[in-house]
Amino acid sequence: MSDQKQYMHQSIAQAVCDHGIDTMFGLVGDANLFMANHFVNECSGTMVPAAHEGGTVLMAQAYAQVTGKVGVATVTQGPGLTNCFTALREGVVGRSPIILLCGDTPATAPFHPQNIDQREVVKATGAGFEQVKAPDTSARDMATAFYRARKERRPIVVNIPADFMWAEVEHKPVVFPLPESHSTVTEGPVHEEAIGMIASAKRPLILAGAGAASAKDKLIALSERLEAPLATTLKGTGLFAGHPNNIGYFGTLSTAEAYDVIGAADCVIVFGAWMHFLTTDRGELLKGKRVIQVNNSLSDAGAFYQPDAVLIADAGQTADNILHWMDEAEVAPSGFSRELPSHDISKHPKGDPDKSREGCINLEYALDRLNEALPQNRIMLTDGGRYITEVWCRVSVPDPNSFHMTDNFAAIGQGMQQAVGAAHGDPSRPVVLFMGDGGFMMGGANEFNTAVRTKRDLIVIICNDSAYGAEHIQMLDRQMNPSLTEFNWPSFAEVAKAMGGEGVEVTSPDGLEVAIDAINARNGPIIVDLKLDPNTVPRMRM
Ligand SMILES: Cc1ncc(C[n+]2csc(CCOP(=O)(O)OP(=O)(O)O)c2C)c(N)n1
Repeated sequence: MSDQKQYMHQSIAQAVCDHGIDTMFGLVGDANLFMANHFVNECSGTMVPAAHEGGTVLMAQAYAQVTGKVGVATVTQGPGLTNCFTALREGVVGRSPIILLCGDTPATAPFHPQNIDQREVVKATGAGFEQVKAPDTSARDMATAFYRARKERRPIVVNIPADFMWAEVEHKPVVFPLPESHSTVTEGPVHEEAIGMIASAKRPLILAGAGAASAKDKLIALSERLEAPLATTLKGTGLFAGHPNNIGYFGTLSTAEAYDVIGAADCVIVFGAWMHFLTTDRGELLKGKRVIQVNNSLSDAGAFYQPDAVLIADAGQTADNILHWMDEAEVAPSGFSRELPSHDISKHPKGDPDKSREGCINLEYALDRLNEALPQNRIMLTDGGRYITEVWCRVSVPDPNSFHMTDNFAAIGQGMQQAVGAAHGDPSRPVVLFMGDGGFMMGGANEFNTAVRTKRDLIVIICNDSAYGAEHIQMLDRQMNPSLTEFNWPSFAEVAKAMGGEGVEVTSPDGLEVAIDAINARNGPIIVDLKLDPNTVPRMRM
């Protein structure tokens, strides 16, 4: 197809293929219909048709996370773009490389009812904006957008005026390769100071975030040499599962025993994490300790917490380097990990099935049981709401890359769309989504049907307390009437069936076993509706 006369909309579709992308998430309108059609019918591409424009961007976000590629979405002009506002912000905060191909009303039609200043809309979300300047620059503009999405790690909206769509162009593939960044180890006074702090520590502890996931084995080797307990952030979840030095989460999600171990540490070596205020329990957990942060990006250094030493360096190589200097200086192992209790202190106490009122299931018990029973090779996503910290503490994933938070912008109702995108990113693995009833009604029901239409392997667990639980508890705390936060929703199991999927309602431990059987026998997307008592759902661990 290269070097041929084409219409510009065809060249745009071709440019997506030129970047090695065969799937886009879209909702068509005047301004992107022919481009999308060309992508599907002439470029052998797949377009996943979302039910709402915001869904296209969120699906592309999860697709990018699961595949490591740039996620591509497309919407029409005006309201098509404004419907993406929250999703674009989610992509910005989640640092997702996404391209949003967005039509724009013709410059010659200022009174077009869908006309809006699209640049200003995009700017307010924090996403990048790339204008297609003329038909002849479109392939280059597309290449720039792809380059920026990867370099800036945020959504880039490609603004394509409708006036250009049917202009004839000569399509020449343009791809700008991203320069490789080489992993490094630091040297010099700060490095030496950091080594000195570690060598003199009596109780060192290693904390790893998602940015250190690929350095797992080297971090374990360092932990064994130093006899330092291992902990992770939320996004590093599961990295050290099963290792005897593992204490699980560092921060407000820690078990009580792990929290005490962290309290006793005198030096924390942090790899690939930016030390969120909840990871550090608002700084409390790091008070009086020496903190060394190893990060490959300056932008994450000292973001929430100012450490004693920052090394902008590769996690694995730095772990090796620290180990080398400990051997050189013949530093004795600290013995700290040998003080850990013999049982696994990363696990929270089990939920009690008897602790739920008639017609409801105990959330902690249900999550513990689902953790055992859900497919072990799952990709897991969580929406937002009061239930999520319990999910994070009780439901595990095979590795940190298998977990995706969908409320980086703290917006509920962004999970189903991302679950659909993840399921398109890796169709070989089951995708499990945990969400609240409020999140489901806000953005879940319509895109559940997209999972049905596109035949995904999706298991949705709705933690249904018939309330906006996060708000419900605030009303109760102030002895106020919570009725504004309570809802009499329809049966979600029936909604699932009406949408073409499967659905099971769970009101008791026996009912949970029936739901687990249904999960195991599933033949398409399934919703499990866990009926919860809003008055006994635990508070968030924050
Ligand atoms: C888009 C958006 N609207 C409103 C809120 C405020 N909010 C935070 S949690 C929540 C309740 C969510 O209810 P649900 O999904 O049922 O989860 P629960 O808190 O009950 O566990 C609301 C409305 C938000 N975070 N995002």
